[in-house]
Amino acid sequence: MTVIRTELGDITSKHYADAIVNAANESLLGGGGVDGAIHRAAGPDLLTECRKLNGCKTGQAKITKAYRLPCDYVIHTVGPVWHGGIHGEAELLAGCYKHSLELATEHGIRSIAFPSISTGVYSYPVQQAAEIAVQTVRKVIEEYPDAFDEILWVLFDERTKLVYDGGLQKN
Ligand code: AR6
Repeated sequence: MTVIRTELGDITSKHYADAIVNAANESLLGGGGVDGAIHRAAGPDLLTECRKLNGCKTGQAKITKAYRLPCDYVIHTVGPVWHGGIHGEAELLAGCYKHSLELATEHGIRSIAFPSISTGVYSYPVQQAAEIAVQTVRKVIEEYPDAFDEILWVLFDERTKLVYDGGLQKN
C-alpha cells in the first residue's frame, strides 16, 4: 500500500522522504524558486555533480546525491513552461512524474517528495497541474504496486495545497 498525501512546507527544511524532487530547468545549473532553495540547502557539491550531467530535457529526470539535504537523493526534473496548453505541456508534465518515479524505483527509493512542478516561474495553472500530477502518480503506482511506501507533495502555500488535496479526493 502506497500512501499518497500532501503537506504544507519547505521541501528542504526537514526529512520528508528518501528522495526529494527538484523543479529544475534544462541546464540543471540552478535557478530560483524551489531549485534555488534546494541548491542552497544542499551546498556547492550538488552543483559540481549537476555540471557533469549535461542538462536534462523537459519532461525527463536525472538523479544526484543530496549532500547536506536531509534525504538520500535529489531527482531533478524539468517541467514545461506554460504556453497556453496546446504545446504538449500536459504530456511533458506527466513525463516529469513518470520519469522521476521510474528513476526512484531503479534506486530502491521507497518514499519521494515532490514540489508542485511548473506552477511557479513556469506558470502552469495549478488546478490542471494537480490533476496531471495525481493521475500520473496513481498510474505509476498501479504499475509498481510494491515499490513505494509514500509519495507526497510538499506544497509551499495553502492555496496550492488545497488544490492538490482536491485532486486527491477525486476518484
Ligand atoms: N519548498 C517547496 N515548494 C517550493 C519551495 C520550497 N522551498 N520554493 C518554491 N516552492 P518554481 P517551476 C514552490 O518556480 O514553476 C527555477 O528558477 C513554488 O511556490 O520553483 O517548475 C528553475 O531553475 C511553486 O508552487 O518551479 C526553473 O528555471 C512550486 O514550488 C524554473 O524556476 C514550483 O515553483 C522552474 O519553474
